[in-house]
Amino acid sequence: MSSPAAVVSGVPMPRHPPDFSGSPPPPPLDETAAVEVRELPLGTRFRLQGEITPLQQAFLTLHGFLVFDRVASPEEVNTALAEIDRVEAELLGAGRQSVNGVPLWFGPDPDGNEYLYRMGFSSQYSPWLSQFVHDERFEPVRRLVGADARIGEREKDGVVFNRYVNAPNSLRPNLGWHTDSLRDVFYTFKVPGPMLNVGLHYDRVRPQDGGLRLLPGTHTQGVWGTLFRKLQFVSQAADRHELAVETWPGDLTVHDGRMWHRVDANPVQGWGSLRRSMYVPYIVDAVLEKHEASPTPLYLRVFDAVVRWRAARARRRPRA
Ligand SMILES: O=C(O)CCC(=O)C(=O)O
Ligand SMILES: [Fe+2]
Repeated sequence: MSSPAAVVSGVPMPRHPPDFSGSPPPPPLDETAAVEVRELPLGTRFRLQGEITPLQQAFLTLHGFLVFDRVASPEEVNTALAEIDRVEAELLGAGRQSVNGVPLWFGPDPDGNEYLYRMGFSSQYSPWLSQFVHDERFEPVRRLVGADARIGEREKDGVVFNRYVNAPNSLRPNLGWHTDSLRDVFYTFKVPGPMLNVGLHYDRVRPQDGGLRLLPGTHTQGVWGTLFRKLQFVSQAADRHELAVETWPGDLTVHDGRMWHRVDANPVQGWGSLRRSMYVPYIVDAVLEKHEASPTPLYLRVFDAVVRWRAARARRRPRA
C-alpha cells in the first residue's frame, strides 16, 4: 500500500464511476392528479416540496420509505464529493483513526491507496456540508421526523458519509442486512420505536449496479423481527422480497429505521463500482453530544469487527 502522502499530494486519479449525466430519471410523480397510494409502484419517485404531502406520508406509512427526485443539484453533488476528498486527505495527513469515538474506516482502494470508506461527523470537518444539511429545502423532512427534530451534527454518529467500492482488497463493497434501529437500541437503551433515516445519494445506481436494497413493509414487524429477522450486518444474501432502490445523483431517501435493508455490491470491479451515500441524523431524543474523548460505542465495535472480518475473509476467498 502506498503512503498517505501519495493521496495528499493530489495526484490526479480517476476516482469516480462512469458519467451517467446523459440519462436523467423519469419525471417524479405528478401529485396534482388523484391517485390512490396502493396503486403506486414501489419505484415511485416523489418531488420534495414545501410540505410532505398526504400521499407521500401515506406511502411512507404503507411501505416504510420514500425516494425524492434529485433534491441536491449537480453542483452541490460535486461540491459535497470534493469536500469529502478534501476531508479524507486532511484526516489521512493527520493520521486520524476515529472522530469522537467513531472509527474512520480506511482501507485499500482499487489502486491500493488508503481510502475512506465511512466517516461519522463529516459535517464537523466541512463548513460547506454543515451549511448544506441545514438548507431550508430539507425543512419538510425535518418536520416529518418530528416538530422538534434537530440535526445532530455532534450526536450519535453525526452526518455519516459512506463510500463503497468493489475491488479485490476492498474494505467494503457492500453492507449486510440490518435495521438502523439496532444502533438506536445501543445508543438509547430503548425498545426500537418509529425512527426515520434520511440519506442523500451521490451516484447513478441502476438495479444491476448493486446499491440500496430494502424489504418494504418490514417497518411494521414486531421488535423481535426488527432485531432478529436476519443476522444483523452478517446476512448478505438477496431476499426474494427485496426492492432495489434506483438512484440518480442528488436523490434523497427517507426510510424507517425498523426496516431491513442492505447495500448490494456492484458486480463491476474497480472505480466503476463506486457508490457514495450520506446520512443526516435527525434526532428527537435528549441531547447527548460527542467529543474527542467519547468512547467507541459497543455497536460500532461489533460493526467494525464484522466489516473487517468480512474483508479479511474475502481476501482469503475472493468474492465472485
Ligand atoms: O449506503 C446506504 O445507502 C445505506 C447505509 C446504511 O444503511 C447504514 O449506514 O446504516
Ligand atoms: Fe442502515
